[in-house]
Amino acid sequence: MEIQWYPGQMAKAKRLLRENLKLVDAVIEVLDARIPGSSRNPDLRGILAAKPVVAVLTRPDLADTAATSAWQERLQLQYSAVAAVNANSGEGVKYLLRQLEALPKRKKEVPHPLRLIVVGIPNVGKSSLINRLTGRSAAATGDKPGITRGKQWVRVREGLEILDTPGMLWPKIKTARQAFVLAAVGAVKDEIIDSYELGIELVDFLRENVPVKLQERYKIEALDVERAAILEEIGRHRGCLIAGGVVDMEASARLLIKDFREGRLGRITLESAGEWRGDDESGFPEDDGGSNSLPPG
Ligand SMILES: Nc1nc2c(ncn2[C@@H]2O[C@H](COP(=O)(O)OP(=O)(O)OP(=O)(O)O)[C@@H](O)[C@H]2O)c(=O)[nH]1
Ligand SMILES: [Mg+2]
Repeated sequence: MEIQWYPGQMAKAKRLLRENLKLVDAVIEVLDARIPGSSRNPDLRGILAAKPVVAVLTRPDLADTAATSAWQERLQLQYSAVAAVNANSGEGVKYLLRQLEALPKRKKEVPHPLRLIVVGIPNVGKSSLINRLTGRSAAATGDKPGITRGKQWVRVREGLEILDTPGMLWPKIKTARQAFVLAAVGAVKDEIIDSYELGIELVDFLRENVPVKLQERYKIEALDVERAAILEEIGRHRGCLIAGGVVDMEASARLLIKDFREGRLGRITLESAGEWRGDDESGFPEDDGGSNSLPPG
């Protein structure tokens, strides 16, 4: 697996963010509700400290409800406000707007609109969130990373303007676990990840954490076999076959990944708030040591 984020890209993105931060009152950092800890950009902490930052957990419809509540509580310590918003349906937007209206404005003689900037990893729902806030399709969205290119100001309503930005990753994805969860939620371009490898890791996670969901969806009886054998079962059950009745493992992996991303296996959160060590360098206990399967450049 490889990553499309290089030190040069990050440096450029940081420079742009620094410039744009001067123009805004506050920041919305969009996090994926299935991986709130791992979708926080560690490289931005210092820069963002200058402004109030509101965390928005998108895709709450795909995450475990109790886990999302625990994450919201945990993240309150790190952010000015935290809101879970379904950026497709708009659920949670009203609460978020109330939080935004309560933010302190820059001091100025002349009244001015509240200006915000939206940042976050690729494909997490930044543009969708802006569209829900405005109630129209003001920003382009799509189901793969890299949709938003340049920066784009959107007028939400009288007195509120938001700057959309392209998704950002960071060059040093610390561990294999973090690379896995970022790839699983779709933050890394599919063209540059090894679907088979990701599928195998997903099988591992699901078998360990939500075995019944895995068994029920694909009618698998025994889970105490090789991971590849489980992926093969999934492919067989769903008709991912090539000539001679052989299972197309690559296609099986892609199918499993798609099912997970679309919530067809149910609501699944990939990391727990209780285990997250906050801004501590090491993030999660499993992050100690592990090798990085998404090497930079
Ligand atoms: N189920 C679900 N899907 C969502 C939610 N928010 C966003 N999405 C989907 O996630 C995908 C990405 O949305 P975008 O708004 O384009 O994401 P982005 O962060 O602007 O992406 P880039 O500009 O590519 O970095 C789209 O297919 C959305 O429909 C949500 O709350 N729930
Ligand atoms: Mg976008």
